[in-house]
Amino acid sequence: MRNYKIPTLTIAGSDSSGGAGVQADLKTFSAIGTYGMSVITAVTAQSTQGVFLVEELSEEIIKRQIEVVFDDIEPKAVKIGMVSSPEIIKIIVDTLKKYNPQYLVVDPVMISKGGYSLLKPEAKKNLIEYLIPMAYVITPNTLEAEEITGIKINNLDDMKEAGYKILELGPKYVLMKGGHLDGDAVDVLIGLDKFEVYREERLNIKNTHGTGCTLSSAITSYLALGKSIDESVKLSKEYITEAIRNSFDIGKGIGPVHHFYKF
Ligand code: PXL
Repeated sequence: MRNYKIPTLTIAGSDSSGGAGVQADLKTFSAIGTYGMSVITAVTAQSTQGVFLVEELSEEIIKRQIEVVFDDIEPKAVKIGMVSSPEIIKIIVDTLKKYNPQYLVVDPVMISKGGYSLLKPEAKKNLIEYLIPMAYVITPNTLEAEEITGIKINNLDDMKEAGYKILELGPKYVLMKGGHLDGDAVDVLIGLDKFEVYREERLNIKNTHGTGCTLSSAITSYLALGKSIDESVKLSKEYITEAIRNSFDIGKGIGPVHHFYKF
């Protein structure tokens, strides 16, 4: 099912340690089998031990990266990760509107595993008002969904309630990720005409750096390859579960998932 002539694009931040952000996205695109491109929004000085410094790129360079890529190699599907500031969100939304990508996967990145804020508090408004409504699918974890909706999430019922509230903001689908709750790793896909529950065993594994980035990039790849939303989520959930199962110790902190476990 791989097709390296199918272009996919990530608009996200760089992780110098290679496990999350743009680096995870490009590895995932490659592993699933699409041609990966990247628009960088910010650079993080990061290792497996945490995020140490962040520098945002200018609105001008972000806009130009998007324009020149779309004008030359139009991606079949686009993923958005770390977007950092209200201005960055606005320029991305305004620039993408010209191209109107069919599949826009929004991973509402807010805080790193170590607790470093990757989205300024004042950017939340633009995320909700401009970016989420454009999404084909948005993939919040429970902490992000709580931030977006104000609903405290402790169980599957809370996930459903918050998921439907996010759906009202305008995306076509919401994938609520339950990985931060106890028990099996349960995700819920919600749409106007859709309600699916995906359950995988919980793996008690330390090395989970890049999990969210990897899942949303896998969904982006499968959509680009022509899979339905249900199939894309199902295959991506299987992929991330195996990538976590095969994750490894590299560095002194939280190691990365294994993007290339199949090879
Ligand atoms: O996992 C969220 C994330 C996204 N993007 C970048 C990151 C991280 C987590 O650390 O560094 C650039």
